[in-house]
Amino acid sequence: MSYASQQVENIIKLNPGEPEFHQAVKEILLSIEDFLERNPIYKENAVLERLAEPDRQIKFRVAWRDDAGNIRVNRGYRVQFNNAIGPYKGGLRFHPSVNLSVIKFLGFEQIFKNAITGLPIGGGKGGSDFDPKGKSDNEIMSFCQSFITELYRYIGENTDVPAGDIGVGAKEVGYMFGQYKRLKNVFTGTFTGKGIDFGGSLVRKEATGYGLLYILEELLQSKNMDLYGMKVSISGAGNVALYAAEKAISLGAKVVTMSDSGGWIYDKDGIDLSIMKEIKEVKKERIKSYAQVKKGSKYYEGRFDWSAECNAALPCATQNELDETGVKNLIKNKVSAVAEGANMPTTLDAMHLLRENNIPFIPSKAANAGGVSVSALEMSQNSMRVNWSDTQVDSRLREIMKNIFNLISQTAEQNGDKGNYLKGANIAGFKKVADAVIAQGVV
Ligand code: NDP
Ligand code: 2IT
Repeated sequence: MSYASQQVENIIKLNPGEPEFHQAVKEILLSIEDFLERNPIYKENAVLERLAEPDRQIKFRVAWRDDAGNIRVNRGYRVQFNNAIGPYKGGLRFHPSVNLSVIKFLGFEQIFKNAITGLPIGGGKGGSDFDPKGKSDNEIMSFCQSFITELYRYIGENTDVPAGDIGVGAKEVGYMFGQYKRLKNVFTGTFTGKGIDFGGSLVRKEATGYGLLYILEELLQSKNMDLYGMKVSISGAGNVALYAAEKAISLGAKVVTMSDSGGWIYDKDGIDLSIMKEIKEVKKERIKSYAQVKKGSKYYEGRFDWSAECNAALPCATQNELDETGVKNLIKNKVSAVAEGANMPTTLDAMHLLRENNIPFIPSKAANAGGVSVSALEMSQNSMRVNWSDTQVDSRLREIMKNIFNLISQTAEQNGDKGNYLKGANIAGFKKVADAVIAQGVV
């Protein structure tokens, strides 16, 4: 049995009841199987055993009071996965579906994502099963303050730097940063995604979505295509989806779908982003309202099934939202590329189907790395106590996404599998971290 298969079995046995974590482990380990067989040094140094066991996992109670005076209790998590190449770095997710398995899949992926950005950041992730939906600002602040009153002792600008993810944007980061500063009495860049007036970086809000379009452009260019006039199908209507749509439209594409957990919109004339932003960012309504305002658009209740005709598909909502049925729909419509804005949105079976049908696929750890990359740029600006202009940050982001595309395509080719960007990203990320782990001795 190969080292990778052996370790997949072992890791599943050691971590029962964690399906999302198992899925991420399979996705990564099985795609680097041949590479590991050709390079026995990794087995000799028990690198997979060490990488799959987080440095530490912090799980804590978060008690807070709601507006009616009731005491509420949630679970908080921070998994500090690996800091071989830099401080733990990764977002916090607030969503009722959060559990240890979800945080571990995200943290494990984050190690390799952060490595391929070329920036000095390790991997970590955290969050809570707290649901910010329908909560007042006061309740969100109370929750964030309680969350940080426990977490503050484990994080720091050189230790672990959290940021946003699902359910956590600039508002929540602001409340958490405020409480951290109060408890530690230091003004340091311990969080990224902060407000622009207190250390946040320009273009961080847009970075994940913009970065996704920059890497998609690189992919299309390598195939002598471009986005101009293309139909793009996007899922989600949160931070990543909105700014992916914004960049797609500015590059001349037409965004034909967007979704939320209630349903999805098809707009044959192209989504009007000012209407969508007003609904999602300002009024915080359900996506259904869009069809009531925008003539010619249609709302479909329930899970988005990727059935709209499109040239490129960008899943930007959540894990496992693109399954085999979705891929079959995309194939029927002759899609030219799939790039993942969300983390692990494509199921393993759906990924195989894309590969069998030779559909270019850029996995999340490459495609959505623009967000964490600009977070790392925010850390640099905070350390130097400077603020870069939006043009400076945006051009660094563009360059980083181009470098990531070159790295993953070259690595795929060097490993005998041209065009397999999943393999390219996993080998490149793994090699960098694994070599650092070995160089730092048995720890
Ligand atoms: P937001 O909270 O801003 O938006 C999430 C969007 O996805 C919403 O439209 C939400 O709909 C939808 N969604 C969330 N969960 C589900 C679900 N279970 N089923 C259906 N729809 C769902 O989050 P982000 O845009 O920040 O994150 C989206 C994805 O991108 C996540 O996978 C995240 O890990 C990833 N990501 C985010 C980065 C960032 O910088 N923010 C960086 C890299 C990756 P609803 O409002 O109805 O819940
Ligand atoms: O999944 C991710 O890369 C993020 N949610 C962003 C992490 C960060 O530290 O900016």
